[in-house]
Amino acid sequence: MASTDPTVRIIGDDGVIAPTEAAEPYLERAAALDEERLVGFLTDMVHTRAVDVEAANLQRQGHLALWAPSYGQEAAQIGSSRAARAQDAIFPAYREHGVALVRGVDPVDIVRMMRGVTHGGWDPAAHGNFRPYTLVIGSQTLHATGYAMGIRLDAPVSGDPERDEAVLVYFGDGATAQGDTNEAFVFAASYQTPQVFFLQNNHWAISVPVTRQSRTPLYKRASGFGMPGVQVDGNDVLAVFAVTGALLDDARAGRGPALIEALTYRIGAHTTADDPTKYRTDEELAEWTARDPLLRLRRHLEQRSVGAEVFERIDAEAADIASDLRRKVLAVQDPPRSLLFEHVYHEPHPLIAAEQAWLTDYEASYGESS
Ligand SMILES: Cc1ncc(C[n+]2csc(CCOP(=O)(O)OP(=O)(O)O)c2C)c(N)n1
Ligand SMILES: [Mg+2]
Repeated sequence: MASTDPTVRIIGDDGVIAPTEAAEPYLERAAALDEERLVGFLTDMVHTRAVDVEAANLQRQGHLALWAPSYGQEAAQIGSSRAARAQDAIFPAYREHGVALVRGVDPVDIVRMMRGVTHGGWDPAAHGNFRPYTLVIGSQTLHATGYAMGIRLDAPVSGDPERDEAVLVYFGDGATAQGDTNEAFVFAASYQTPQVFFLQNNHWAISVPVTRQSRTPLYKRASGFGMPGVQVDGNDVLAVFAVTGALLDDARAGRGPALIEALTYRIGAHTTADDPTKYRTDEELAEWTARDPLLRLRRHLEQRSVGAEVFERIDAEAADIASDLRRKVLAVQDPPRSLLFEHVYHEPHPLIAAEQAWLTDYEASYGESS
């Protein structure tokens, strides 16, 4: 008998196809993924992990100020972003490194921001409309909803899925307790925006467990706002891809917004400034490490008779990407400090000019120049 688990899951931890009852509406979409596509997903996931681990190491070695790991959340990020169409706009929080890679962001541009030498990181117009990282918790949900309202009001649905646009916005379990996120839900539902809210429930908001954030499973909150809410196993890339694809299609076709709660786990620390051993147990970590999304997909592909040489090739590419990142990070130059003043106002401003003059004098007082 199929399970009554409300979570959409298609492959189990052992890689075997064992769909839950909730997965039924999504099975056809998942079945359409051929082996090549799935190997592509694994490639994205392994590359993301390599970048993540290398960036965390670079932080430890003093080359960047901070790093927020995506380790453990690769299936949620790759499954969802690969389900988006090229014309869809994507609004990330700050650990969506897998999504960034899928949208063509060079990892060194993420690291430059975390090193503190750029304010933005990349040009969304040149990177598949992948918007800048947002560190103010939940605020990107409002940016995304405003953008989606613009699409709704300015661009009538054409019915052509190649042309109609949707918006995909990422946020965490902690962000669901922010006013911004709840306001975004209200406006999205009121205006029936073409939008999918993608919540990565990684079980922690720094040291606050999700059980303290919510007395009810987070996907259930959607119904109070008047949108569908779907809970998916966020470590199952097939399930994430199929659910996100279906709800983005609904959004593009004018059927309104939806919330996806992807159940996953932040195997890494919150950031490199955090020590998770202070607040979570080794047992919990071990339980989720055993459910690693990369291993799950790899096991599945092995069962589909994908040969060892494919995994070796992916691993070798990942090692190259990591060393390329290291090489580029070591070559990053600090921008002139005068840059700080250049984009405050569109036109020259006496206060900014005075502050800049002060900095120039100050630096000159100990022999530096900006
Ligand atoms: C408005 C605001 N309040 C507090 C913080 C400090 N802060 C940074 S990350 C974080 C936890 C966010 O947790 P969650 O939304 O679950 O995302 P995760 O880091 O787990 O991906 C907090 C409170 C912030 N950046 N912005
Ligand atoms: Mg979280």
